[in-house]
Amino acid sequence: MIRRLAILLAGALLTGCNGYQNAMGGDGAESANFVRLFTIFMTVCTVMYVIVAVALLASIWRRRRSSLTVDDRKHHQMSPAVRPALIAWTTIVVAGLTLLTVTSFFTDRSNAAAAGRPALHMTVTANQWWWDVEYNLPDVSKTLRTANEIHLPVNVPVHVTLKSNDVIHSFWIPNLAGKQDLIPGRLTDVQLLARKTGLFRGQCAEFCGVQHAQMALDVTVESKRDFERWYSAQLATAAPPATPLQLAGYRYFNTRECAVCHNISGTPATGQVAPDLTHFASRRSIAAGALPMNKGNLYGWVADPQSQKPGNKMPTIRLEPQELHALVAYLETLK
Ligand SMILES: [Cu+2]
Repeated sequence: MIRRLAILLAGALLTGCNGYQNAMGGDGAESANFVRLFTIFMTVCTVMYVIVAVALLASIWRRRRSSLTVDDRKHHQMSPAVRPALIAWTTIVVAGLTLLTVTSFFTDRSNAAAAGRPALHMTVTANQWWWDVEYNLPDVSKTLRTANEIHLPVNVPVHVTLKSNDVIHSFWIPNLAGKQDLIPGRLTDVQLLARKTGLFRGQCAEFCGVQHAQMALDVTVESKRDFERWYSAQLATAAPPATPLQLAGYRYFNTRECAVCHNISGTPATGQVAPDLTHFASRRSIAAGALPMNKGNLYGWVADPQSQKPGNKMPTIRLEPQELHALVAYLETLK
């Protein structure tokens, strides 16, 4: 039984703390502050708990050894050792609570200071069940729209304005910062300051419907130079189709249902209600983290999105095999 529990616990810890999505990772300024505060709270509370438990066990042990009767104990005088023990305990409690209050205050101040001067502004809009991401530069001609992924330059404070198009969601990248709700009709915001490069996973943290668990966000923290390279590549319009099969996919996409909802820059597809697909194939996953990006999943998703992620707003459209081949061939060019 104990062995089984140990295996279960080890499995849970390995899954929950594997670095990719880990609230104890401390990879962002705010997250590192939370980890420090959590460690202090755990230490103080553990010390208090141990002292109380030891005192309780000692008193039970003493009572068992006591030869006093109930009547005797009623008139029992306070032992000379009790008063210093009470004073010591009161001091420990006051010191512990003061330490927790002061560290909480300074953690809050430190998080507020980190939010001081953002160098990059973004807007993230939540939808059932995907993330619309927009980078807002002072030069509006360099506004960039993407979906279900965020790239961040390391050590650069980023201000993220949060919106929702339907229900309440919650924006949470555990490795970098705490949660923030996205509320329809209201603007909220969060500050991100990534301290380490790496790949992380964001997740909607507020139940928002049947596919809430499939509403993830791929987060790449990279050097400033890599970020700028990625940004300029993403600003480019989509590459034109190069083969007859890709051209057939391009034609299908732009003359049928797809272009009504999706945008692909540089093509007639200008839909705004579904993820922007201009550089779709450069992403790490499909359908907000529901499937890894690869040819097999792409076929499965385009052929029948409702069986892959039931309830999502992309309808299953009956495609002839040659149409499916052509669409996948074209989507794969959108690097
Ligand atoms: Cu959700």
